[in-house]
Amino acid sequence: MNPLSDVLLHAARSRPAAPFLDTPAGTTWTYADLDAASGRLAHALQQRGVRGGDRVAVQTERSADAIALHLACVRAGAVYLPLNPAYVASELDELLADAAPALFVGPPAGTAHEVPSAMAQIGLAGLVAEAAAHPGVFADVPRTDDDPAAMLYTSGTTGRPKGAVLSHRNLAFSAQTLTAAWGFTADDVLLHTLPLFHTHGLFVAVHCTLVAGSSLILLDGFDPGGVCAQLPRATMFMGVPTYYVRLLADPAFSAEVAAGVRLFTSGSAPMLVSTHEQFRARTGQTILERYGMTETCMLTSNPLDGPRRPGTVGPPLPGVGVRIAGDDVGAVEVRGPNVFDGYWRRPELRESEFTADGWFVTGDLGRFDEHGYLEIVGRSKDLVISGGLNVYPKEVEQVLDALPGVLESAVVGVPHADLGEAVVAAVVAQEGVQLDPGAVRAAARERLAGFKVPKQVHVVAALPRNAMGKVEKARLRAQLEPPPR
Ligand code: MCA
Ligand code: AMP
Repeated sequence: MNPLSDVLLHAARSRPAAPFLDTPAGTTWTYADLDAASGRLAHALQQRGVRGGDRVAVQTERSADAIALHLACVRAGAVYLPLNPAYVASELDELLADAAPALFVGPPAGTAHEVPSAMAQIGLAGLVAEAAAHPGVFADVPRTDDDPAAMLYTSGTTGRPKGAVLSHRNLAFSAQTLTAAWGFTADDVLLHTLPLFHTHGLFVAVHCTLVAGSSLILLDGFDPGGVCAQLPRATMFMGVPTYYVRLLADPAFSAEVAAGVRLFTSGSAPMLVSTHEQFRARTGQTILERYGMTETCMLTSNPLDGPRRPGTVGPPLPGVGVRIAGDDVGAVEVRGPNVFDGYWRRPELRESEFTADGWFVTGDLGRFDEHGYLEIVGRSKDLVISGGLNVYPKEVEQVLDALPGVLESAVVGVPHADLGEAVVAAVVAQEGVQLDPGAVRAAARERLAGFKVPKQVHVVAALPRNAMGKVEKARLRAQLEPPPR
């Protein structure tokens, strides 16, 4: 038994000739192709010494092979660790040192990251070439429900990365629950433009497709023109709010283009009610908004049948526990077969991130409305979500504080029409130093992936502080917010 592989490859084995994936560039795979490609890659991983429980770090381009590699890791009993290709060398080094993978597959073609020379490394194309010598049939390495299947890093409020370890149970339960909740069938065609290295694009979009035996149109990434061109062939589309804002800004995105899609979903960041309304006015369709986290997979969802309420993320998914600590608005706490058990090599975080009775504290603040739908009203964690990507201010502040001439800094998120929130920094110069905001941004860019770099740097005389000396981020945010137009 290999619980996740059994769930993800069940449909493939019942309908091997069914289409799994195509790309505009002309790649087409059936489910039999996927089964065999993942089997060959699982052999190749074993030949490279990967054993049950080993981490395999993966930083690749988007492709059918990248999806097959994910399945190959699961089948070989390894822990799949996807990494954002946008990471700069220092970020990558830190994560690899923490994860201690048995193998690093990457970097993507066309990038020049060096990994520590002691680490076993091969590019995806090289691994696929090695895999060609192996049979497509592979006997999955047995695993239990509790064994880890994947690990995803989140930066954390201390600025120190932590690896959320997801078990076979977490991922299998989540994929099956969502597939049922959203009525995925073998006839569905999902237009896939989300990154493959996050929960949304991989564990929601790809896993639901696999469980149902649906098919994917895999684009190179999100761009409104590409989406408008391919959407008439699709029945499903998933995005972060920024995707919908950008689609609505494109006159080519019309009711006609969207007419064949039976379900548009949104998540990873709050969607403005006005975006919901504009989308409905343009297409006649209502986006289904849902809520989840890397540590928990999906938690709540507006219904497939029944009212979808803009400004809410719907009721808890079946089998998932969601409670509010407090009478009305309070901390959102969750538990269920989808909720992870802890962070990689950080047992001390069980104390701080779980309640005494075992519920995971999400760091979000919410309330249930009179219909039992959850509203996310804010966050207790210091986090900016920019274009659906999480940026932890602490991590950016640590980089800024270390720059020559910077005395101290504070980073906040301010409302942004396209990204939802934009990362903005206030820096205080050391005495006698003249700081140039452009130079500060450029220096930060060398140490941080582009999406974390402040879109604006303000040089200020002092940071607003309360009587205890703590930086008052709400006051700072109000000072830095662009004036209303
Ligand atoms: C790229 N850039 C960004 C972002 N993305 N800056 C701020 N916020 C961003 N999200 C910067 C790049 O570093 C670059 O700057 C410049 O913008 C152009 O880069 P490019 O890659 O061309 O940008 P883009 O194609 O316009 O990308 C924007 C995007 C993308 C399409 C919104 O960020 C995206 O796909 N976001 C979705 C992320 C996602 O899947 N989130 C789910 C995780 P420079 O040149 O300086 O480098 S959350 C999750 O999984 C939970 C569980 C959930 O609930 O779903
Ligand atoms: P991540 O750590 O990337 O998994 O991001 C998880 C966080 O994204 C959650 O804790 C929420 O703060 C946020 N999030 C995800 N979906 C939604 C949503 N639909 N509305 C509001 N916030 C969301």
